Amino acid sequence: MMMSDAVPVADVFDALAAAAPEIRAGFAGRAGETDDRNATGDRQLHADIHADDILRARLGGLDAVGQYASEEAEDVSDVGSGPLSISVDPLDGSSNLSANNPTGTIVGVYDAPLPAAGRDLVAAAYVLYGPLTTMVAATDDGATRYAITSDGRRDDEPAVLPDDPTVYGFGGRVPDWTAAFTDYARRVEDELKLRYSGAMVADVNQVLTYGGVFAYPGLRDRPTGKLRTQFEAIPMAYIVEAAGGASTDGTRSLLDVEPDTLHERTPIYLGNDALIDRAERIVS
Ligand code: P6P
Repeated sequence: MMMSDAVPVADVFDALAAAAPEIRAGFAGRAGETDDRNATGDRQLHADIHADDILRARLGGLDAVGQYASEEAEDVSDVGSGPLSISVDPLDGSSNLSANNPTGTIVGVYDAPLPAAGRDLVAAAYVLYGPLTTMVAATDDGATRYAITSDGRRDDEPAVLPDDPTVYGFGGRVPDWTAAFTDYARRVEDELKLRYSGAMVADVNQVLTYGGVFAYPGLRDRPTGKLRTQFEAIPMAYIVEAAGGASTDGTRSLLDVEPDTLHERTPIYLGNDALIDRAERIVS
């Protein structure tokens, strides 16, 4: 279904920009664990729940939104009659809070019911809670980076992947990497500098800033890897491709993936197209 201009994606970006300072203000005192686990078995932090509550109210409450799904909740919520479906990783890398390292929010905007395919995305955005709070928002027309302050979005500039790669970040433990991924990693390590924080939003943002590749591959004992298709891989692939980069699950663009279930996982590679092409040649 083609996206009609009448449906205000900008309202989703504005609502996310307004939510970000409130989410960030709630970090203090919420780095601790609750007694609960999310649908993929991760222990939930108080900050995860706080962020999800804010986003469910602000994004799920938009007239244009019909469905809201969160990494922190088992099922999709019907929240209205609008044409858009929203996927949210409310606080990606929230375990970084205890080390005062960056964390982020990932939002996918689809014009189809969830679980939805990469090609159903009409927009996507991430918020990075670093020294500054920044947002990168993408539509089919490209990606834009904003500084986020208490009075909204400002200082917008195009987010364009540099042509020359500089950094890499690879997830998982080295002994758990497959032989093929280890071969790929060794070649990349000889060429680029390691930048890995343990929060996907921060690590992908470094790739978007400096050029390079981020990957969380399929592992020996977990062939689909760790990262979630609907909540992390597809929206971040949309943003990187909108910024001039490429993505793959090892064989195809992540935007060609059609998840069967809401919480399934996928291998993920994001970055400069030459590094993505090499991954598909070596790892697929
Ligand atoms: P590992 C955070 O828990 C996360 O979901 C992503 O943000 C991040 O890229 C990955 O997991 C880190 O996983 O196994 O390297 O700690």
